Amino acid sequence: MPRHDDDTRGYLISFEGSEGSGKTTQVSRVAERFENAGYDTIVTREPGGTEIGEQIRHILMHAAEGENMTPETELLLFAASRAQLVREVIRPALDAGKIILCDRFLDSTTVYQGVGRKIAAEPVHLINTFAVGEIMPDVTVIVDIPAEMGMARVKHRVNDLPDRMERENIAFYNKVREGYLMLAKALPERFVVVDGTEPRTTVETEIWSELRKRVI
Ligand code: T5A
Repeated sequence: MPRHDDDTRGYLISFEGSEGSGKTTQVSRVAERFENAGYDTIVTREPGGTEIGEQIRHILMHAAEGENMTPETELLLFAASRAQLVREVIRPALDAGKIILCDRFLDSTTVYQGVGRKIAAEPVHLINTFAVGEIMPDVTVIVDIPAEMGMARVKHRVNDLPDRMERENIAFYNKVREGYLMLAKALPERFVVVDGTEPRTTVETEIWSELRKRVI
C-alpha cells in the first residue's frame, strides 16, 4: 500500500488477532519505535479508549449483567464504543497528523461477531460502517497464532480471571483465527500478517520493517 497523499494527515494502524496473540505487547513496542523515530504517537484500544468506551468495555467483559447478553447486543455495544473512540480520539488525532496505534478495531467485530457469533455479514458490515464513518485503518497488523497457544498464554496470566469473551471454546477461537486470515487474503493491500509464535523481539522487528515500508 502506498503512503497516503495527504502529508498533513496522520495514520491509523490497527492490531488484530485472537486472544493472547501478543497484540498489546507489540502495540507498546511499536509505539516506542515510532516515538524514538520522532513521531507524535498515541495508543488506544477497543473496546474502550474513552470514558464512555471503558464503561461499555466493563459491561461487555466484566459485569455480571453481561452474562445474558445476546450476540446482537454485543455487536451494538462494540460498535457504540468504536463510534465514540473514532469521534473523540481517532479523527482529531488523524487531523493533527499523529500516528494512532489501536489495539483492535472494526475487523474484530467482523470476525468475532460475524464469523464467531455467526451474525450475518450484511448487518455487521452496515453497523461497522456506521460506527467508523469515513475512518478506516491505513494498515492492519494481524498477529497470528494457533488458538491453543494464545489461550495457554492468557491462562498463565497471574491474578487474572478470564473475562466473558475469554470463556468460549477452542473451536470459537479457531474460527476467529480463520476469519482474520480470510480478511487478510481478501484485502492484502491493508493487512500485514505476522507469525506471533516467534519470540517477542522477532515479531516486533517484522512488524516494524513492514510499517517502515508502508507508513514512514
Ligand atoms: N472483541 C473486541 C469483540 O468480540 N469484538 C470487537 O469488536 C472487539 C473490539 C477484548 C475482547 O473483546 C473481543 C475480543 C476480545 O475477546 P482484550 O482484553 O482487549 O479483550 O483481549 P485481547 O485483545 O485478546 O488481549 P489479550 O491481552 O488477551 O491478548 P494480546 O493483547 O493479544 O496479548 P498480550 O500482548 O497481552 O500477550 C499475552 C501474554 O503472552 C505474552 C505476554 O507477555 C502476555 O503474558 N506474549 C508472548 N509470549 C511469548 N512469545 C511472544 N511473542 C509473546 N507475545 C506476548
